[in-house]
Amino acid sequence: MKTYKIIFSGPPGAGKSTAIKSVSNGNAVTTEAIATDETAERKKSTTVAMDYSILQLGSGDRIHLYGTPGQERFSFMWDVLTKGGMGLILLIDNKRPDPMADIEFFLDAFKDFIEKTTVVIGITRVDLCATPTIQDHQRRLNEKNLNIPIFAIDSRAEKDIVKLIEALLRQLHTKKRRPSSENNRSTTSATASCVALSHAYPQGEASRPTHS
Ligand SMILES: Nc1nc2c(ncn2[C@@H]2O[C@H](COP(=O)(O)OP(=O)(O)O)[C@@H](O)[C@H]2O)c(=O)[nH]1
Ligand SMILES: [Mg+2]
Repeated sequence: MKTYKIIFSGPPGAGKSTAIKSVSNGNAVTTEAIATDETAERKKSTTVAMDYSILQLGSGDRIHLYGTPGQERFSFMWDVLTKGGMGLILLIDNKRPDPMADIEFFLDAFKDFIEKTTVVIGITRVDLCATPTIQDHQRRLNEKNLNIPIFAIDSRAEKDIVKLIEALLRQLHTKKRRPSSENNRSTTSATASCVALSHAYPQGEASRPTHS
């Protein structure tokens, strides 16, 4: 029997706690506290330490799922939680002002971990905000020579979370055989956002995840 550890991260409200609950059969543990900062505008409570659940596979193998807090002020937990992890599932809320900047922020924050392991991205809340589209996100990743699987998902749907986990496991199996980067550049980068950036963030703060 093998055990694996997968980490979920992303900005507050992206659906990390929900995703871990979705595949938990009621066994998820979370450390929520009343949100007292900017997060309170988006939701009543926020994860302050971690989410945890265990997924039992038909093969007898087990996957331990850990969700990090989204707010940057809890980023000391990110290093703690990634220890021994086999990969990162990055959840990004498409309704935030600049989800592409959020992707860049988290890929950078988890750079060392991702280099050692692998990453897949799930874009959430696409039912509430259809742009940027998955193609827009893909194009931006390609511009940065990043070859990362990316999916539109709903964290509330178990099948969507299973799809992300399967994609991560596939990535791990093929990582050594895949070329490390693809030179697939695009010239288009203008994309619509569901929130007007001008009043959403102070200048220079667009990539910070502390505002939801
Ligand atoms: N409409 C919609 N709501 C979602 C989606 N994913 C998550 N949510 C909701 O977003 C809220 C915040 O999710 P939560 O798991 O607490 O986010 P976290 O801060 O990343 O842990 C919850 O009420 C979820 O039900 C989605 O794809 N669409
Ligand atoms: Mg949470």
